[in-house]
Amino acid sequence: MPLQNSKPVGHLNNNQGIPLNQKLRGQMNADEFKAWLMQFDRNGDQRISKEELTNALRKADKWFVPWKSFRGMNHGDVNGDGFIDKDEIDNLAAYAQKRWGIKIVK
Ligand SMILES: [Ca+2]
Ligand SMILES: [Ca+2]
Repeated sequence: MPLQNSKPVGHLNNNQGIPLNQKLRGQMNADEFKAWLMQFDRNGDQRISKEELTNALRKADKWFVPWKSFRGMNHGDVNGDGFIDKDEIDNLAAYAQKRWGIKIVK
């Protein structure tokens, strides 16, 4: 199977040591999902903006990224401030589990 794994993810702050592309499609627990997502918190404000979410999805899955990002933001951003904060990640996780083919395990 032709896997394209040669691209480094160097500039990402991957200090959790969680592989990006591999993990999103399989099983992960809620903490791993948060850790995965928070790697894309570029500006370090502990919230995920639409741009950061788009970037995360682009790393995981290049198809339909704008649409998925929009939908994910809609479902995750409950208070409508344009960011997914730490409390709202659970909402995004629930949505991701339904629509992005991830299994969030306890
Ligand atoms: Ca951020
Ligand atoms: Ca919010």
